[in-house]
Amino acid sequence: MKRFRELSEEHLMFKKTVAEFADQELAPRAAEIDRKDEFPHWAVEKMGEIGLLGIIVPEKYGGMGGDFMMYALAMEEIARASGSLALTLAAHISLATFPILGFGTEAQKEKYLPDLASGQKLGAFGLTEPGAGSDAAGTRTKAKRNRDSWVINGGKHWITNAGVAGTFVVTARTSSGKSVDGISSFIVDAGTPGLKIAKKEDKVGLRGSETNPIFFEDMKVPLENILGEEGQGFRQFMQTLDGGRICIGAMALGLAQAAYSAALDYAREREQFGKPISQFQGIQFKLANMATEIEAARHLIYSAAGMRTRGEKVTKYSSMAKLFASEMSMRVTNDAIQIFGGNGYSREYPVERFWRDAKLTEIGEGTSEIQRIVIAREIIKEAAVKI
Ligand code: COS
Repeated sequence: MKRFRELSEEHLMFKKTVAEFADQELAPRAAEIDRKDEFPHWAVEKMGEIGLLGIIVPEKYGGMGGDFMMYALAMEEIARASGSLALTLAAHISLATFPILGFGTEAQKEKYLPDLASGQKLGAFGLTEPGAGSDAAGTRTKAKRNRDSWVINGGKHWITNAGVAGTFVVTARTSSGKSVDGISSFIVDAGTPGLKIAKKEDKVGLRGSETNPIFFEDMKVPLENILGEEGQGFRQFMQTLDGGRICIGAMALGLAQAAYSAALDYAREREQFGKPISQFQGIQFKLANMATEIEAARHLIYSAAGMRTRGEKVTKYSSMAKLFASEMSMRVTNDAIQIFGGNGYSREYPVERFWRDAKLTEIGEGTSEIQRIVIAREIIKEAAVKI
């Protein structure tokens, strides 16, 4: 009997294929990627070769034509090997490819999707600003319409893939004031005059993924590069994040799974007081909690990914999946270090990397606090409708 009814035979086969790829190609060099903190172009090329960069892109635009569930499964399996590559994939698919696919014109899809799907170009998403993080509506970057172009001025920070991207989706205010109706999205090509990419961040974890501030100085973007209708940018990126958050949850799940598996193996081998530490109840309780929490997160993620695949409204469930999975991942990776003892605190062993990488999942694509706000708003709205 299948344990997860949301998964078809095709999904299970796909998950296995990605798991093998991750184990063979990525896991052996994940520690090196982390240590060097250089963008692993070779690994991204390999992911492109097997179609992972275009999972959700329809075949007619050169993609794999897979569904959202396949994307979530790929995120879980890639993160199990390398959090850095999972984050690279998430920014490319959730945040750059999806908005073009979901809100672009036919001409924009034809122009941009084939290169994104093949990995010829990586995608990046420019939303967050120094003064507009959790308060995404606080966007100050401005786009002014001229006769033949939009002229964009401002800046964004914490932009994953910025230093290596060929295509950006960025948000800017097209009308003054603070209303969310004044925000629009634009597609921007790397190399556009006025687009400046600053030095990459020196991050605690997810080293090897490229995260930079970017600036726009009188950057001219063709009129036809506005994404969807003027003023729809805020709603577009909220819908984008509805999907993206599920996959950050899947990334947290993969990292937790990796830490748990390493801790289980270690506990069965490491002997103290004359027997393997897995024979001690203190360690057994930790392993039992870890396995249970991972199972719970997996259910939340597959359920939300299934809903998204079927085109159902998923706002509440994607926030729940991300919130639980990311906080679970911190508990599990923390316990894995505890089981490894002194070795867990050493960079010789992989668990400290999983722990450093997992922390970002409580912050990126909306902090845990923002997820609680979204969930609370949704459940209060639902309660009001029932009265
Ligand atoms: N799907 C579609 N529309 C949505 C939506 C969603 N998930 N969430 C909100 N909207 C719409 C609302 O319906 C509202 O539209 P109307 O004015 O027509 O009613 C509009 O967007 C404004 O929504 P809201 O009033 O909830 O906006 P707030 O400014 O209060 O912001 C939060 C809401 C805090 C939830 C939002 O700013 C947020 O998610 N912040 C975190 C941003 C983030 O995750 N950043 C990380 C980026 S990593 S790339």
